[in-house]
Amino acid sequence: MRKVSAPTAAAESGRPRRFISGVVEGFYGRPWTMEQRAELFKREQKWGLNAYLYAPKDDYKHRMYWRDLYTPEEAEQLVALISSAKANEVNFIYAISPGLDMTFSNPTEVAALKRKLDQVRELGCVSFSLLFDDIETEMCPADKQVFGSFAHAQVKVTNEVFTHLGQPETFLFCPTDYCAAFCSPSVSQSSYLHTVGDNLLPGIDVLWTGPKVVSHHITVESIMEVSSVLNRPPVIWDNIHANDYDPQRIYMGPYKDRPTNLIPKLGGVLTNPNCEYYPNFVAVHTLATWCRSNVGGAGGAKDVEMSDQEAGSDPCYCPQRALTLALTDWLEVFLTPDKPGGRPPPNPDLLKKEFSDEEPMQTDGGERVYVPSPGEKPLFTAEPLTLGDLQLLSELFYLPYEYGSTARTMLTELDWLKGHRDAVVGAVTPVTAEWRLREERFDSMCVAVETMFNRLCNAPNRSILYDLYNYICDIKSGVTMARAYVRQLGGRRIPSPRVICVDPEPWSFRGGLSGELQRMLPCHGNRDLFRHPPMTTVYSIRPYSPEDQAEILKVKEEEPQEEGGARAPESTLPALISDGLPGHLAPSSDCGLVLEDERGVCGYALGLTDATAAAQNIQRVLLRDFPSLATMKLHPRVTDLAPAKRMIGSLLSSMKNSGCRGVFCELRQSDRKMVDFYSHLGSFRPLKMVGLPQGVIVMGTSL
Ligand code: GDL
Repeated sequence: MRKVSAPTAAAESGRPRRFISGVVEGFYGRPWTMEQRAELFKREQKWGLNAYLYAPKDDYKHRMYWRDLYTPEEAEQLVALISSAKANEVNFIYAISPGLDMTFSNPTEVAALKRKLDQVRELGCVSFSLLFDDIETEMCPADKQVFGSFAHAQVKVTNEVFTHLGQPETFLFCPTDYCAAFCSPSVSQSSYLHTVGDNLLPGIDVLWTGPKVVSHHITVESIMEVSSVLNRPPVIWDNIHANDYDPQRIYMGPYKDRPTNLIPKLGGVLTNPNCEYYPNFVAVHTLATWCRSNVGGAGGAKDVEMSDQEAGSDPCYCPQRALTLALTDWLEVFLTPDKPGGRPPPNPDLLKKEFSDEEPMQTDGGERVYVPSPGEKPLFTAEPLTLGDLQLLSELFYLPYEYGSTARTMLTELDWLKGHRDAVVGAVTPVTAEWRLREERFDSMCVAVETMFNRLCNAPNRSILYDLYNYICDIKSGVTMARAYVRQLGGRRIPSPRVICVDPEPWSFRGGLSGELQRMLPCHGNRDLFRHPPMTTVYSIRPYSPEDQAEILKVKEEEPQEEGGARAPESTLPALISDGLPGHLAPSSDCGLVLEDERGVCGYALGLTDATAAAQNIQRVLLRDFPSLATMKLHPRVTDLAPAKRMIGSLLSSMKNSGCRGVFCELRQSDRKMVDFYSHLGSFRPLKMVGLPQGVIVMGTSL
């Protein structure tokens, strides 16, 4: 492994420091087993990684009961683990998280911390870490009397422990503000980070997760900024593959969006990956490729030809190629039985031989294989897993901020197919040749997912399968339902009538109570990864507040967009009930949403749960079943209607929660954009109302 000099700390301590690379077991939930960890060390060594940080959040004695010493049995296991790391040249770093309930000013507490770390040192451990992430930021009254700030308290205890342990070569400190998003008011002005940077002894490295807890990108500039405050290059604790915050996600995309010219600017990188051990093959393998890619810095002596020819891409590392390398190696592991009595991959000659009058055949292991006679059931013959299957698996479960290309295509196609078959004011768009073509393409993508599922279930390595099972089952169900829906849209027979029916099984309404709660929130899904192509703008939808009124009125003034682009004089426009909203009318509580892009407010959706009085003011009589009003406007720069659909959907869901049962909207006939929008939504239909001024139409929906 290469040596990288860490500017300040190394200079001060006078020795070059090794670039720390590897894995932190730092997630919430079930810790990995000792066997899994031992296997990890072997892989780390094979792939050139050199460190493992032991920090499982829900291990009793790591955090909640940090004071408790290990029992002789536990100690024995730790000894074995530490020596297995050593045997594989992996630096075992033992971390402890005392911050939940430690009183920093109490010497007995500090003594308890030292006693615990002394015990671990006696078990053979030489590298340590103190973690203060995810704890209360307020000090207890006793500490407030002694320390000027929480940072001072943490630094004092950390320096004392570091010195007590004889200033180990590797000692890591995780601050409470461990990413830019937590720093107040900013990284460069964070008094917490400055206190840490100025007072923590130079031999101690600081962990940092980047701009956010789960960082999309980590730039060189951001690292330079934090390094200058910390007075040392940070060691990245990377949560890019962590999945402990959402039980429906797992990440098998490549390590990415961290330029390799970061490497010389860092003390190291430790990835905190998925809770499930086995699916982390890609996460760890691609991190290792990344770490090897910039040996010597500035694209110097790289040992893997990784450069991507595309302009602006990293000269040393191509995520797609790193992924293919990882998946190729992973396929071999998938095809290797991991349990005694496991089945090797099916012998293709045996599979072809469905019927036979001959003697039962022998397997490689000498066992006799049952061969059915004519008229008997043929043997179950699932095909072996392929590299293509693993590529698809990775694309479906890619990264926190990005789906793989097949996943994106599936979403785009489903959206297109749906949008081009929606009800248009009662009628249905006819099926075109293009629709059929794209339907078939979508269908074959769904079939590929189902096939991948079947082949994965047949993989000889059962441990990997079991870790993946819930996720692949979930995606298979989602895809099966989408496939059935598209077939139904195309007027075809659906594979099983049970998939879409009036009395569905629980697997048709997924997500449980948590899913139900999320769907009820007005802003649910505004950060979904799916963006309509070729949309490049990122929109967000948030609740309306009265301070938004001025900006909203500006959006409103851009309206109406008349056919032909001309703007009709104000006086000739027919009056609408919503003209005073917002203004002399205020939206009902929880019935307002604001759409924003990078330039600011660009749309809004507002509702009145009871519009009777407002209607009376302009001599309008409402229909009995539709007393609630919704109005939505978009700035002309918003050409994509996807965010508008989401906004109106969220508004209707909030109005339903507020007790509304029938919602109407008034539209000027000349406002083709909005008339088309509501017509294509599918849920709104034209309503007949007497006494409407000319040029005004009303559409409504029951909730
Ligand atoms: C965190 C926790 C980590 C957790 C991760 C992802 C750090 C320093 N701490 O904030 O334990 O796994 O988020 O949920 O990242």
